[in-house]
Amino acid sequence: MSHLIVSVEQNVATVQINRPDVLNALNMALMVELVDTLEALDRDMNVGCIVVTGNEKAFAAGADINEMIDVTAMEMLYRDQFARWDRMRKIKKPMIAAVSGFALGGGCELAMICDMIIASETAKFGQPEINIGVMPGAGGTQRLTRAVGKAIAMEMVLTGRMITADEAFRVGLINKVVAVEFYLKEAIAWGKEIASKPPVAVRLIKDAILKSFDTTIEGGLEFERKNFYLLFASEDQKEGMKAFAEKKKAVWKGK
Ligand code: CO8
Repeated sequence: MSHLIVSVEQNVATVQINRPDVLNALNMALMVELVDTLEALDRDMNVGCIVVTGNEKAFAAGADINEMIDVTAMEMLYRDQFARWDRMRKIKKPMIAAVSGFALGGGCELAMICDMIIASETAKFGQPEINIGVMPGAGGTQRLTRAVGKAIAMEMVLTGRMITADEAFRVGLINKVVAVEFYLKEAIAWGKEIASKPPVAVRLIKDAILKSFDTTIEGGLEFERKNFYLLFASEDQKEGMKAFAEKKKAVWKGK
């Protein structure tokens, strides 16, 4: 049974998580489908940007707790579910999370593995794993800390307290807060804007920004420079600069 609703409109793919009865809890079947779908969209030349969303009430209320209650550490080890998260981290196209309602635990981690987050004013972000005797396992201690800094990350992960969309915006976790009727439209509009840009530059920019999370400033600057040089091998660089000089609109080829 499919747990996702996928659509593509003007080069923007929208992947909607669809387990409303359990507030979009992320069970393993859903995660398998989600990662396979994201990889397929990443390969699809008609897609320039991917929006990941849930419904108004919940983006995702975390990993499915029912699948973890009786699991042993060894079963968890061999389940190796985080290998799928590593694959998600390698998606080359920009991903935007459109969040309304709960983004908790694995749901907050899913939003954070996306490259940008647009939230409705009803969104709530949190890492409540401590309340069920565990801790974040899909990047919550790492990506949250990098996004909001040590003090706020400690507060959220140690207390399990949720923060509102406005607080999330204030601490730099998300890009924008809009009224609930607009969060998905806004995310798709951002997606369309990005999908209208030269695809090779989009890809190499995401690549370089993500590199900054796991390298030194020197290594990162070298990486950036190589990507910059590489863009001069693209037809789109010639097209973009020529179009600017001739005061025309550039037509991108993605080459
Ligand atoms: N897993 C399974 N079922 C869930 C989950 C969940 N995470 N969250 C909600 N549900 C179910 C409820 O059991 C309930 O089902 P039923 O109607 O059959 O009783 C239904 O969704 C509706 O939920 P509530 O009645 O509880 O709704 P409320 O509005 O009263 O409360 C809350 C909403 C506050 C979001 C509450 O449901 C809650 O606290 N949920 C659990 C949140 C949580 O602890 N999340 C973290 C889970 S652990 C985790 O994410 C670890 C991540 C590690 C890796 C990720 C891999 C994917």
